[in-house]
Amino acid sequence: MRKEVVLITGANGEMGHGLIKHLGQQGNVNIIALDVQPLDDELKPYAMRFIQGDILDQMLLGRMVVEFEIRTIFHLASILSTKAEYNPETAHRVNVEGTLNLLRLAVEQSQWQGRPVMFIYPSSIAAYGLPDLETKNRAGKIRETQWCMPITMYGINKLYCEHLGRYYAANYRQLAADPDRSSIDFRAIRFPGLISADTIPTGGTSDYGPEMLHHAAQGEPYNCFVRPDTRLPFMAMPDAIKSLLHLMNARRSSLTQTVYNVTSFNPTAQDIADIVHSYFPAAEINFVPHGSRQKIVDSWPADIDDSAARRDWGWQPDYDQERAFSEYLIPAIRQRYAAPV
Ligand code: AKB
Repeated sequence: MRKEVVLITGANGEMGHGLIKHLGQQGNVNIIALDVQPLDDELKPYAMRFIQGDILDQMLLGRMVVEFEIRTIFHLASILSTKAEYNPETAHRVNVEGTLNLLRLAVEQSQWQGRPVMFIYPSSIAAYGLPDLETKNRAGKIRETQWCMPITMYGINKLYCEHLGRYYAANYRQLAADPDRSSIDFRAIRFPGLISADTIPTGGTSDYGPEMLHHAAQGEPYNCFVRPDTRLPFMAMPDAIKSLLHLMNARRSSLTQTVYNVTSFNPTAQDIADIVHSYFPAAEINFVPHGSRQKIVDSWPADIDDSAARRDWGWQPDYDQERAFSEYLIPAIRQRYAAPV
């Protein structure tokens, strides 16, 4: 008998950390963690098996199909927006071809099992693209179907993979004599910028939020690469994990769309700096905008409409801006960087 497992790609990333800890602490889920880098020691107790490897390695994925009965896939691995712009073709390979490989794996598993494998895909506000700052400032809360004209390779990859997921779930090989009936159950969430107390993101463009905080907590000066008036939606990591699990547990019949926005608060960069200063009065934060990264953030919405998620699967964040800092980020970060006694 093959073991029923949950596969988590990008296990070592920001979201991977939160998700593996959360699911692992439940104790009743067999986690297969996949990452190109060795798994962090603190995650090892929670994973039934860690596989160090690449989502572009089809042989590796093929061996996993043979060995495990994969019931759910959280496909978290990706190259984020800033890093992707330094090598767009590599980003395309990892973000699109890697996702395609996993969708194929999910279909194959669904066929073997005679039931749909669930595929949870974290997309991003990078899937949006507003043409200029004036439009961004006037747009208000953006729904899933609006302004889907991303300007980054990462955003384009995310938007396209949402469509690929929809295709694999509903129309895969639709002209075949015997089209696959065991399709997959694909569900996607468009995340805002995420702020975690445990990990510092790498390669993203919303990173100025978490970076400001982590630098201040370590007593390091920080040059913020966007203007003070730059506004983006953000969310605390525990809410991001909660939304993934809520969407996973939602009844299929209650879902009216494939892709859902979720959000919590939407501060300006100056707001984040003010909050950070209120907890770390000695923090040295300078605004040194970087033209191209600023342009990317200016193309992302100032706020998003998550009413579909609220209506269809009861989404509600636990942490608004005040609670996110006072009850989660600040205590956890103080503890993380506390000098050893
Ligand atoms: C990035 O900045 O690339 C990510 C994202 C908004 O998806 N954090």
